[in-house]
Amino acid sequence: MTDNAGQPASLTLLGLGAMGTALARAWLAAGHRVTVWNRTASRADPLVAEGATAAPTAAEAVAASGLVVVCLLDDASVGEALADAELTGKDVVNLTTSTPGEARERAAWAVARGARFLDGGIMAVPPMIGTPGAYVFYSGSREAFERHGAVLAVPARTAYVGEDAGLAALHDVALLTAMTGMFAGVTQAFALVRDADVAPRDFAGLLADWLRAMTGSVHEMAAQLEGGDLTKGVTSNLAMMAAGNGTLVRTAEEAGVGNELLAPFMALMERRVAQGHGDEGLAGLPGLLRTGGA
Ligand code: FVH
Repeated sequence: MTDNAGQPASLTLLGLGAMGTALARAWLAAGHRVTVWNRTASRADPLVAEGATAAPTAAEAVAASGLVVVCLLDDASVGEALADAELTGKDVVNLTTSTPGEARERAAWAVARGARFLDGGIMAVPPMIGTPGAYVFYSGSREAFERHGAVLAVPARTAYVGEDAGLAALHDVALLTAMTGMFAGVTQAFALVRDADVAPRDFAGLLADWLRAMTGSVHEMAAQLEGGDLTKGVTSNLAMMAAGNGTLVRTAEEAGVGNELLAPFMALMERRVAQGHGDEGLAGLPGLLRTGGA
């Protein structure tokens, strides 16, 4: 197999859901030889028409290539799909979303079967695959990453974050977690304006601009967490924000909107203020979330 940039490589892809199909198309379009397998075999048909080779079983698909990319629903489905496959000498790249712990266990499982293992966290939705905005965190075998870096970079930019196989999933899930919290706020905001004479599309523009303007504050938080002084350079302190929460809650009440999405976050701010740390910024809060945090 050759996998230098620009040269055709052979790879196997297990999983042809929305993401697996997008990945397969990107590799096929770049001229690579792709063997595919999917539990529901008919999902391979359009890709075969585009040049892929379909294998009847996952074990046969794995046997076809040295590089085996897996993109299935969850870690349990990875275990099921690879159960009968001979992994000795294979480079297994698992792009299935998993927890850091699952990724480490899957890495140990694959290595015990003679494979090199890379875990990947995809920071893209399927239509982004093949566009400059898409990237994937990788962690695990540095050797496998270096050997296949050019092929892996075809569908999305690559970011190798370390040999601990759990690190890609940690980065992936931490970013997804931030996104989830952001969408909680977005949901609440649309609920507030829903019955008012505010056009959702106009409001969406304002919302996107505001969220973009606020994202710079993560660097302020990072500087405080790294420096250890959680009050240094604070732009908006917790005492001020906690006092302002009352306005958010009363506005929701006036609009007939519940506050269940934001209440736990507001309670966390109030707890930190009650501890005498109202002069800190939001960087004062992550420590409270550790299990057993004061
Ligand atoms: N789609 C997205 O927006 C996100 C973006 C970020 C990364 N995720 C993760 O990518 C993994 C695959 O996601 P997907 O979008 O391809 O998911 P589906 O379209 O639902 O396809 C699921 C595939 O998994 C197969 N599968 C499910 N269970 C099993 C099993 N027990 N054994 C073997 N294969 C299984 C399923 O097969 P089938 O239903 O067609 O027979 C699909 O191929 C995922 O980790 C996302 O979190 C996507």
